Amino acid sequence: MNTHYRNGRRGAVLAVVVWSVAICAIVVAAVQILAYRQATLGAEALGRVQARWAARAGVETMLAIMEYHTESPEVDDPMALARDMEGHSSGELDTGLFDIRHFQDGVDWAGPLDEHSKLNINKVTKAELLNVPDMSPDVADSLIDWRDDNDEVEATGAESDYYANRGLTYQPRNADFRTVGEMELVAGCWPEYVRGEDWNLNNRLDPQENDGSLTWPDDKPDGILDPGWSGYFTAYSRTSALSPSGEPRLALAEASAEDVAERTGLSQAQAEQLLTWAKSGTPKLSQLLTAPLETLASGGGAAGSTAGRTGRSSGGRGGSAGALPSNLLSKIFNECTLDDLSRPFPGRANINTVSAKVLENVLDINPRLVDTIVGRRDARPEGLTSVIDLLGMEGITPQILSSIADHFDVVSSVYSITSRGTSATTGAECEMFVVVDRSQLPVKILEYREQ
Ligand SMILES: [Ca+2]
Ligand SMILES: [Ca+2]
Ligand SMILES: [Ca+2]
Ligand SMILES: [Ca+2]
Repeated sequence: MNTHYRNGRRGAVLAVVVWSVAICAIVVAAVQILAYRQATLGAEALGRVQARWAARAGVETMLAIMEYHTESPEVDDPMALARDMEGHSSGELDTGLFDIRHFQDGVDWAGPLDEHSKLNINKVTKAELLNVPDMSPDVADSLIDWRDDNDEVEATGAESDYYANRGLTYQPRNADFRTVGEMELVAGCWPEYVRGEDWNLNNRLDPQENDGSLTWPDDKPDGILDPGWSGYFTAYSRTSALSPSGEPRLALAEASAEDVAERTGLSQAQAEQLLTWAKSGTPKLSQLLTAPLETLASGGGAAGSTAGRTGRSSGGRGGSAGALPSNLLSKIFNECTLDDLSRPFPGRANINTVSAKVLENVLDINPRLVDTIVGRRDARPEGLTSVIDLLGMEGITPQILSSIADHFDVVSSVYSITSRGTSATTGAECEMFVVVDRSQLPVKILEYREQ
């Protein structure tokens, strides 16, 4: 009995040991699975953080370059900033890499997008809007109504009644557009027109924007980003209070003749004539291209040259008899302003970066002339140092330049940085879209998105 009992007891101990081992094995396995899962989750989280900081490193690099060039502008090389940013548009860190690119005129460029390569939607005229593909007169009128400060409906436009009658809960801003996306609130501005293929408005060709109808949007999968109206217009560009030389621009509405003479090289008498003209009526600098100063100062030479706009049928030379020589015009265009720069003012396009499509499809410039402008500026890596430099180009008469000159400058204040960061360990990605105004220091972030 005792033996039997002893044997039975031994068997029970054995069974308990075996069960304990089995349970331990299960527990260990479970702990291992849990630890593995947590490690994987940890690696994924770490990868996301790495990607985010890599993207941020790209943005910070661009900000530093912009600040440097605002502090120390290169008057004879207005494109130095763009070249510097392009040269540092990708980089590798210990934990990831960043890459900054944008699409324009069918080309995938390195570096941030110059918002001054487009026209400011707050400055374009109705006639210019009507040149734009897919634009109809009622939509052009509605865009004007949205930004003008009154409630009077343009011919076929839309003011607050139109929106109220359609049960919409918003009204026209009756002030400047703040983003290009805001255009989609305007009657008839369908997102398909505004965004084209760039559905996420990041200036980059994303996979879903290049796979046809497989995913939204229904794009043309040709490896080229068609940005729709967002490729023509910006709401971000701002006129800098600083001239290309880095000095505060001289406001002709309040400047003294002595200051003007000193900054521009005009004689005292010419400076006085310039100021007499600048302080009367609604002057535009472009008038200086086609009329003598004394005529303008005595109230003649009215803005008339707009009649000869475009150069679609390239006009002949001449007509500038008595106008100032180009070296003085360059100084006036670069150093002086007729704009009120005491508040953010819609920016001009930069002749050194302006999209060929903008010249052709919005300003209605003869395609041959567009080729000349783009070809000649691209042959000069430092860029044009004044809008007046265009006068030396074949086919560009003072009349033609006068019709477009008020749209242009040779420097840019606002850039859009689309920085994509990639984690070195997991390949996770993070994209930052940052719009920056570098016309003052420290630079100002106008918009920030992350995805
Ligand atoms: Ca209005
Ligand atoms: Ca895109
Ligand atoms: Ca698609
Ligand atoms: Ca395409």
